[in-house]
Amino acid sequence: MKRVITFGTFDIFHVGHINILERAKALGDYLIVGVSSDELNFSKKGRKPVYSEADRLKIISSLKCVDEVFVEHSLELKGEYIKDHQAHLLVMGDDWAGQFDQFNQICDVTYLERTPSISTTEIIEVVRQP
Ligand code: C2G
Repeated sequence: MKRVITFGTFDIFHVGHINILERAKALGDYLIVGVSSDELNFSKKGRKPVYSEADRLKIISSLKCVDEVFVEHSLELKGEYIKDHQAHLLVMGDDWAGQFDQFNQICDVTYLERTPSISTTEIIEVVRQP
């Protein structure tokens, strides 16, 4: 059984998120998702996610294509997460292209094309407009 792992904040869940999760699952048999903690998102993006960690975990774990979820507390622990979950393949969107190549030593690494024209940041901007 091929185990696939991916990571993300998945805040204000949208079609780009489901597209990458479905494509990641199609590359194997079992999909494990590391959902960034509120603290990790704050350190990456300088703002708290709109949806809480608990709500984001609930949304991701309810998806048909997702088999297992856990909280990603630190980018530095990625290698440990991959080993602990015995993943054969790491999948990320191509906004992270090249950044996780070092994990090639412990699993395959693939970057998938992002879905164009949608992002959490753009949704926040649109909703904010008067
Ligand atoms: N994504 C996508 N298309 C979009 C938007 C996002 O394919 N239009 C993908 C991203 O490339 C990423 C995943 O959806 O692989 C989750 O996106 P984010 O929640 O923005 O993830 P991020 O905060 O970048 O966290 O350890 C890595 C991080 O946890 C990734």
